[in-house]
Amino acid sequence: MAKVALITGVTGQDGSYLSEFLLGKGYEVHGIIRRSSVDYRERIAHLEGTPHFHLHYADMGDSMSLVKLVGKVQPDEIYNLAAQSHVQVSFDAPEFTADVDAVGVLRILEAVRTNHLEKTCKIYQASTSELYGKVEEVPQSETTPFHPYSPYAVAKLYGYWIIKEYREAYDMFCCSGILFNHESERRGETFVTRKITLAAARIAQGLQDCLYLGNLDSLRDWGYAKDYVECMWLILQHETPEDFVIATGVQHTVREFATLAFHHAGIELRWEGEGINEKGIVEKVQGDKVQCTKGDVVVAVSPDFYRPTDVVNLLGDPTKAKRELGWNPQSTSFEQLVELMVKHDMQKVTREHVNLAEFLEKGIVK
Ligand code: NAP
Ligand code: F7E
Repeated sequence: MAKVALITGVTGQDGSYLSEFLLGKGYEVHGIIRRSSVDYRERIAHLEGTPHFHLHYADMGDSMSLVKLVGKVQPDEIYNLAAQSHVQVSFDAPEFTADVDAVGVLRILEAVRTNHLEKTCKIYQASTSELYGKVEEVPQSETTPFHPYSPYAVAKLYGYWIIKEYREAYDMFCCSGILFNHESERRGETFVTRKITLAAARIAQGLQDCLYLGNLDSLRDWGYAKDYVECMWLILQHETPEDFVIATGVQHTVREFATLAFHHAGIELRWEGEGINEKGIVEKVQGDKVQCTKGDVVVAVSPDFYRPTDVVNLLGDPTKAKRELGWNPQSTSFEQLVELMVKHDMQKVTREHVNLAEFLEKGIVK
């Protein structure tokens, strides 16, 4: 019998990669989707209609829908990835973030208990390096104290502790993966890495003048999302239910990410000024197709992207995951990650540009 997995957040970056991964392992995969006025499911469109992939309407804010769905699907494993996952947005919508990211975890746990599946159904909780927040040590490991520093992180801290509580109180196999930032070609377009790779592509192709960013000094431990979903599965295959830090053990600033991304788009940057006055200026371009010239200001700082409190020094220690899960944190390097994201976005921007030109020519859009 094929194992049955239920994924919340299936339409997200991680949900889409995890679906592919589990289908590849022979699982029957069920995903939760929610109603929206536009059916925008780009990341999983290629899986829809395939025999072992099933979608169901439910919502993390709707206990009854979760209880009914867990009862219907009878999952062997639940991957709880659904969240309002944008840290800056959590300052604007803190109550919604708490409802989905904190109480939502409790709703999943209770849905499993209500259906009497607590002895058979394993649960993975998408926890985060944001728990370390205003960091108390560098690098951060499973034993580093938490100091959450945003409404998002505080909500996720509840998720972390309620998972631990149900593990101890009811002997449930439920675990948190404390994942550091992981990115990809499917990353949401308002997270800093994707915002940079898309802008670098548009600027190189003459479709955008300048990229506005916030804190350029912020340090992150960035990995590749495709590598990280394997760990979610490995955590649930481990003999005992435990929490794991998943990270590469290498950190870079936002400025370093931008420098490398522009390099792959054919633009060499130099940086001038400090703080709000810092600018990324074109020093050199590679090839005659790049649509900007030496001296153009292509990156500037805007206070709109500063956060009331910002997490500035994340570096994970993946020793436990390496030792106990046999996971390789370095299978995709930072350099490879930036290159693959820019390559993808250069093609995406070209395609969009060509389509628009064709539509204009045919009078489909004016
Ligand atoms: P993402 O791309 O933002 O995806 C979030 C998913 O949650 C989407 O499928 C979204 O559905 C769904 N969702 C949001 N609110 C919901 C609700 N009320 N009911 C049902 N579904 C809802 O996030 P991601 O990058 O894949 O991250 C996956 C999980 O890992 C999240 O919990 C995130 O907080 C956590 N995490 C991410 C990282 C990272 O670096 N990516 C690191 C650590 C932890 P819609 O498509 O309908 O919006
Ligand atoms: O910011 C700085 C910003 O929004 C990274 C989520 O997946 O990872 C993600 O959260 C850093 C921050 O990701 C801009 O201030 C500068 O210091 O890409 P981000 P995040 O906040 O680290 C964790 C692990 C999660 O769990 C979350 O779900 O970059 N930054 N300028 C900027 N950030 C954004 N978004 N936009 C800027 O213009």
